[in-house]
Amino acid sequence: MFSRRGFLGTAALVSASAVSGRVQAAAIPEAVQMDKAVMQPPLHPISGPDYRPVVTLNGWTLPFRMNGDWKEFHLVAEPVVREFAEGMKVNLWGYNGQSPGPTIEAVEGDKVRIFVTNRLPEYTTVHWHGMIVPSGMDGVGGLTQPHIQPGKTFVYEFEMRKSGTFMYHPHSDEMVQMAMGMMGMIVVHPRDPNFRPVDRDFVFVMSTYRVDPGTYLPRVNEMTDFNMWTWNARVFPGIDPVPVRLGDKVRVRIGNLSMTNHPIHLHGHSFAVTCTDGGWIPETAQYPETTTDVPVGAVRVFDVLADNPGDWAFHCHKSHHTMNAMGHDMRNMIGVSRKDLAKAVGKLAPDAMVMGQSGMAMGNMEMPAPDNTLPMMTGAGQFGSIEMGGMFTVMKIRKGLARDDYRDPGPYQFPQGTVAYEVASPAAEPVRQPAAPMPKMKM
Ligand SMILES: [Cu+2]
Repeated sequence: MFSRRGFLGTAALVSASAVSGRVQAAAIPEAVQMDKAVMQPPLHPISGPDYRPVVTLNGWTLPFRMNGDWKEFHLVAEPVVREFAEGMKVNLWGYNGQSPGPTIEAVEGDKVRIFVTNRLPEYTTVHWHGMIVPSGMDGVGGLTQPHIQPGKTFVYEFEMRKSGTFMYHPHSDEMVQMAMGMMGMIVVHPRDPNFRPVDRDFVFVMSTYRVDPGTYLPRVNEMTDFNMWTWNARVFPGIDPVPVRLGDKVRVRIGNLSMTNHPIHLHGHSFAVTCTDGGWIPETAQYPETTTDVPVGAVRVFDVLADNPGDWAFHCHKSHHTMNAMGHDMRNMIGVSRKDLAKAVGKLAPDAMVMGQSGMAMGNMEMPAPDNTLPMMTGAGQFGSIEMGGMFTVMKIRKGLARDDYRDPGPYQFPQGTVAYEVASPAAEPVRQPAAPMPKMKM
């Protein structure tokens, strides 16, 4: 929910006069805040060119006001508390009450004025990743502008020259500020509403954190050994499901501001990558995929026809990225009898876990965990434990969902006779041909 009213779409404060930047910039628009980490309904345009708005997984779109022919937004960089999933809250830095920040949505050709207020304890800037802006609006602290000191507000003004999917993040003390969660997505809709329209349009950004169990702050100088693999700073089972109406054309826009690539996989369908942060891919250059790798510092957008009803896993294909806080120094004990070992270890470290002798499937086993962390593998489905974490959610394709209904439709009702099943008796030993005698060969 927005904490203030009167800010939706273009309803508020339309000034008739044409605007030259610096005068109008004196009146700073209200900074709208968000206090929830769940997907907010799409923000439909109420004037200007029509477009089908996006929804942000576990996020929201920043409302704007019109001032003359400028769209004005106000981002506030500030410390926030973000819940990764129930049972784990992390102190991050973000924008307008959440990390990542709100999605900024506009239309190709829009003139935008983005106010950035710094409420962090150190200076910051905002860089508009992938966007074609004048050099002085590019947000690289020291290079293209002075850093925005704590307590100060800067204004960025530019035209949305091309449609597509972009990102924003600081270019000031970048390692720390991005490791603390400062990022967000930008969606610029084509001016022509008939250009590659879709029925549902989802967006999220991927980031990673090292938050040791029992602690509340990411280790900002971690380079490789992360333990929280997030979509919009949420991990399974905290990531929103992706509800889709059977037959919908669906677009999913994925940004990557983490320290590694993520091969993103959707079950039950094939899709085509249609857009990157560089622009739209011509139809003649598209090809079918079921997994697309999203490189670091890049955006990949895929379009998929949701023609196969069901509950479809949607996840990063690096298997460690669908886990939550993981003890990487765990030994592989598969095939080793560990009865005596467990006793000995238990004496030394009562909370320690050793990998099971047949694997790590845990079923419904509950283990003692320190405060403020999440089990490595968790989540319950209608047939048992799902044993996932991190970058995993479910695309739920259902007949007859209402157009803007993004609520979780619950578990899929499988038609009778369509679920894999156990056979009643053990398989008989297959009948084998007796081996034929080896022919005598002359060398
Ligand atoms: Cu990954």
